[in-house]
Amino acid sequence: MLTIKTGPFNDQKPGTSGLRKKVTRFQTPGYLENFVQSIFDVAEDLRGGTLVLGGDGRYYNDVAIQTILSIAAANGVAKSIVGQGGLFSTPAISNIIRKYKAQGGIVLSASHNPGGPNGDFGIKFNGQNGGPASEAMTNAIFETSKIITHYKTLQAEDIDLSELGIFTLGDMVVEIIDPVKDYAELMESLFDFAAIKDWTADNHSLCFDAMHAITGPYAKAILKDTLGAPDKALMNCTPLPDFGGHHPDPNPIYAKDLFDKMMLPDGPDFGAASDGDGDRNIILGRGGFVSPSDSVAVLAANAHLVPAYKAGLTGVARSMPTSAALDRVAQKLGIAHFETPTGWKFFGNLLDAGRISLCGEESAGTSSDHVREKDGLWAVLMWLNILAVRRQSVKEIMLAHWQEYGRNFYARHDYEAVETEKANAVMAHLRAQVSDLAGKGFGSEVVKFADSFTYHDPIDGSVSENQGLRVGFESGSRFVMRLSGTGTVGATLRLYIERYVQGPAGLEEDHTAVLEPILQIAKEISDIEALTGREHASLVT
Ligand code: VG1
Ligand code: CO
Repeated sequence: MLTIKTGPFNDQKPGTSGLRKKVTRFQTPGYLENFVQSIFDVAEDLRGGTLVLGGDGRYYNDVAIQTILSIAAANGVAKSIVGQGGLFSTPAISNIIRKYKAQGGIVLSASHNPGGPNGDFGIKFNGQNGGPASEAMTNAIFETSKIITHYKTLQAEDIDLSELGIFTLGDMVVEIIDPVKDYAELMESLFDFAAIKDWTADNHSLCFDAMHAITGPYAKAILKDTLGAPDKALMNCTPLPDFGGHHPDPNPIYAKDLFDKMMLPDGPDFGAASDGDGDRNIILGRGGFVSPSDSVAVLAANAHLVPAYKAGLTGVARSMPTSAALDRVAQKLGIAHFETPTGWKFFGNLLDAGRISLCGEESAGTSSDHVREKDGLWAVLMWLNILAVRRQSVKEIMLAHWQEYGRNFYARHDYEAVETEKANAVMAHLRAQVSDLAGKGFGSEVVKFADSFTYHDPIDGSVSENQGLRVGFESGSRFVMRLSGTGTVGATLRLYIERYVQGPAGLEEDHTAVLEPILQIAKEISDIEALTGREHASLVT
């Protein structure tokens, strides 16, 4: 065992979903090592315990795994479970941690961020419940990374990650397992695969785009080999270290081929795509996509049609910027609903305590109590199971949903790679106003409340402040603004716009026009255009 000196790295504050930086930053000698040693210093249960390790296959995944295994062995980890080829999707890691009662897991991914030598890399620690480390633990790892002066490592040959089996590294056992098998079994235990097979056999077509990222092998095993979807139903299902040069982000820009295919009059009945690490999903029907905020609401309203949830949901939760469509379903079902800050880590306590059984985010992350991460393919299978039972098209299901609950029109406007000072200035300008906006009128809208969102965790009592600025109107419309915690270039401002409409007007096709008045009010109050020098968002989803 070697103990190697390393300096502190003060910029390592992890964001919404772990530490995410340029690959070149991670390649700086000592950078990754410093952070990984900090994990082992804080997560003391790992000494003598089991660690699960894998990533989305992006560039540097293989190198980082060898580094982490050596540090794990030197820190007294008894066993590491690694996905073959160093691969695991984020939800699959969550499942493996829980199923094999490991003390934690390390996920290597920068999710939807681009990969390759000039792209991004990321690392995230998940605890023994299978979910992202709490804010307290994340802060402790960060604080440790600032003060440690050494990391421990073992000098040894690289482990061959391509072979299944049991190996040793110093005193640590390394078990290389099939990254798909346990996850596929879990999915089979939740859904009515026979019904989905019947639906597919009954002249219905589906299309899944893995975006050259981690869900490829999972989709092949489940959608094709088990559920009988034909080859042509699978797009980009071979994982590539640079995702074919694209962003593995399932939106109309980066998943354009899929979106185009679904717009064809004779396109598939159902389409979906997942992101880099397989935790997010976008759902499409012929002729249009389902807003992620609506998708989680539809899943909640129809969950009783799926075997795993037939007894009903205990409660639901959504992140604060996600539309209130889910709340309306919860009210009708008479179950609790919670509003948490952005990021999956805040759902963990509610899921562990059995207070909720389904949750989601506007950014196309949806999941249930079957794991402690968002789960892209799970959402796809939920939709397929519901389609198989209801025998209606995606569009028919959406129209019926809006007729019953009213519709929360929704859009997110991202201002990406803004200079940090300018983005901070927009937030400061809006923050300075929120305390006296209530009662003020803007066109036909009157402000009902405005604040900086603080979350009080109902389970452990922890308080998370500054989770986004929100302005709500008497009409039920609102906008939210917050700074992204996952970007690696400058700052990204996210502006979320929501407008609630009841009755036939809720079936309006052009959601951009419906949202325009609230967008204009948000721009006026925040002064985002003058303060950033941008005329409009760089990405609207
Ligand atoms: C974004 C999304 C958030 C999501 C996070 C991680 O965070 O808004 O909802 O949980 O990405 O998703 P931010 O701070 O950039 O807004 V993933 O799929 O990148 O692990
Ligand atoms: Co992701």
